Amino acid sequence: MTQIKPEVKRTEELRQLLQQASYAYYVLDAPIMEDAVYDQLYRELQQLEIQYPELATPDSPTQRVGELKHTQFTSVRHNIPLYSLENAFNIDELQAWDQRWRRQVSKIDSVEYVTELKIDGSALALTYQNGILVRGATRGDGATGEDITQNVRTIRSIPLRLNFEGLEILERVEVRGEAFLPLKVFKQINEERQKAGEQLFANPRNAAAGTLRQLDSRIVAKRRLDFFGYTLHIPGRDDTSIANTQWEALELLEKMGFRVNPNHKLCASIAEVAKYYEYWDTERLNLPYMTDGVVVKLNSFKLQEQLGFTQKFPRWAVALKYAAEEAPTRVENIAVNVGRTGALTPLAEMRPVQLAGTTVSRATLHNSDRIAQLDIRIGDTVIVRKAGEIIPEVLRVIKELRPADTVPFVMPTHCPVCGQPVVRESGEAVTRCVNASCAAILKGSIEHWVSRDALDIKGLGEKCVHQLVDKGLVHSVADLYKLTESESKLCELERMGKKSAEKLIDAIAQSKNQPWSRVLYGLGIRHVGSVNAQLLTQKYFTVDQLATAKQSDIEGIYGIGAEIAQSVYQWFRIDANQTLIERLQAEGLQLAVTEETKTFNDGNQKFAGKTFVITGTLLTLKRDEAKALIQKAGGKVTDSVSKKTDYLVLGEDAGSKLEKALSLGITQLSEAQLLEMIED
Ligand code: 1X8
Repeated sequence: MTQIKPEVKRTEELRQLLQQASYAYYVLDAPIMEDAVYDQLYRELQQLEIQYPELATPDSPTQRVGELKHTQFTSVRHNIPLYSLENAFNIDELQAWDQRWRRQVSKIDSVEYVTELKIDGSALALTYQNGILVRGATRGDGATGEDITQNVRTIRSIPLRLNFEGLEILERVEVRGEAFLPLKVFKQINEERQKAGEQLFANPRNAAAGTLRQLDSRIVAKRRLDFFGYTLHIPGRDDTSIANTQWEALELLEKMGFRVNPNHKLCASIAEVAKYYEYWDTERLNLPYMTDGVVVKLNSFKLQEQLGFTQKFPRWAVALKYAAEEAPTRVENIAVNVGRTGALTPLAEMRPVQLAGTTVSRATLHNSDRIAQLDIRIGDTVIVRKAGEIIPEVLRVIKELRPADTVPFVMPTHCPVCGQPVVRESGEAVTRCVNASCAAILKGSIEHWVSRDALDIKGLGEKCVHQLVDKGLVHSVADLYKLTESESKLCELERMGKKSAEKLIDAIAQSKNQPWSRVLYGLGIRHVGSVNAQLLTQKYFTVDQLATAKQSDIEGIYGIGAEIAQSVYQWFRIDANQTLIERLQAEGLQLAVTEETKTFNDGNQKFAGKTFVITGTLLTLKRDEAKALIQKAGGKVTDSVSKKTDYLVLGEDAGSKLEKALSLGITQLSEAQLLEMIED
């Protein structure tokens, strides 16, 4: 039997995937993957072909120059090609670009970079003759695009006549920029399409591109496209008297009447560029339009000219993109996990992929309804997403790539851990094991008890917890405190020496000093996360007060809703839970607020009922620290500005939150003012 080499198999697979994606995008107008996903697969294929040149074929998608063209519009040849940008996906790649262009020039004085946000839209080239808009064209394949002047005229932020004072000498000017759909409009359009039973746009970029190619300009006008200008060319004139730098070009565009994205910066070093990139990595999520990176350009036009272009890209610019948060991979198995609440969660075990900077091989499938809705099967190629700290999830299946003979997933009728029948209450999406002594529930509860925000017991990892339960050493979290007397038993566990056993026993003993709010959180009562645990312990200083509180009183706490109050009230009505509390009390855990925290909480609730939003970089405090201070004083901290916001705490480089706060007339505080208010 001949063995197929893995790289051969992967190259073929990538080619097939990319070809299918191209066809769906250009011919069917129904994309099957995000652009970022396509880019990532394309790069992987490109790298394989460089590494194994013998695998390159003439029909590979990497060999295609340009793109398919729509036929209904007139073709226009661009006087100066619309280049695409070379991508860098991290600071190392940015630095490599920096070193590359530096090697091309002999003498370099000081260098300035301009950083601008990369708008995820559709590039346009606008020609003005004596100040009048005469042509609007799409990028097309970079050399030839489509004349869509009628549609371009419907975009309100594109001037039909330039503000031209002092520029009369410019007979012809070409302005380039990005047409895009604001996220709000994008959502609206898709909602309307859904109602009308039409196919949804996959993302704002496709919606913008699709809209620009509408044959009926009246529809385009309704869609409310917007436009940011980012560069201009003066054909036939190579003097730079009009603008010497990219910075001046942006100023000129603004003066001419274009909307220029306000978020651009002059940077003196790559380190400064890196800081800008990192800042916008999170802040871009607050913008009303999509950005997928930062465009970095050398400011000096003279230097730009000196460097010129490669076959495909300018050498003097680079697109510093944010890591793809979505990627395709194959589901190899669907396992079922039983958590501490007894919930059965189906998990996809997948071929490992790089996602947002980490390797992902498992993703939650939530519950059986979601699996059925998305129709996820073992063997399917799926798109997985990971955003920030969130657990990776499967977004959708690429049905076109489904192998024959796959079988739909069926939720087990019995708990995979204890073998008891499972229950699914009517109206609930979750299937649960309700066996109170199920080992999976116990293991989950202990893992939660020892976790960082709860009792924070170091040295008690998942494997160790499993062994303790499986060997019958621990039947409840209270049993952990009995282990302190049985060092010899601990030493019998795998990978547990005398030293680590001693350390663990010490850590368990130390956890008795953790405050009441952490103990409450550690109990794992439904809906009681660490914030709610703090709110509850600020009112109920002892476990007895909380255990005997009326449900309506609990609900009276600012920030605690009916669902939470009911869950807490019911938890204390269960005998086994009362017994657990008594045992923990006997072991000496903190089930009451200590005097010093009590007085702090008593006297210092000046922010009660007030909602804060923090934006930008603060001078001395980290964001978490500022948040903790506000919460300690009884205030609430949320992520986005709304009518309910009382104060906006303002750091450096504040973004769109400030704009919104200004429009709503919300009081702003500097860090110093905030600290003053707290200390007052
Ligand atoms: C593409 C884009 C550029 C800019 C913003 N968004 C884009 N999509 C910019 O320069 N501000 S430049 C560019 C290109 O040159 N292909």
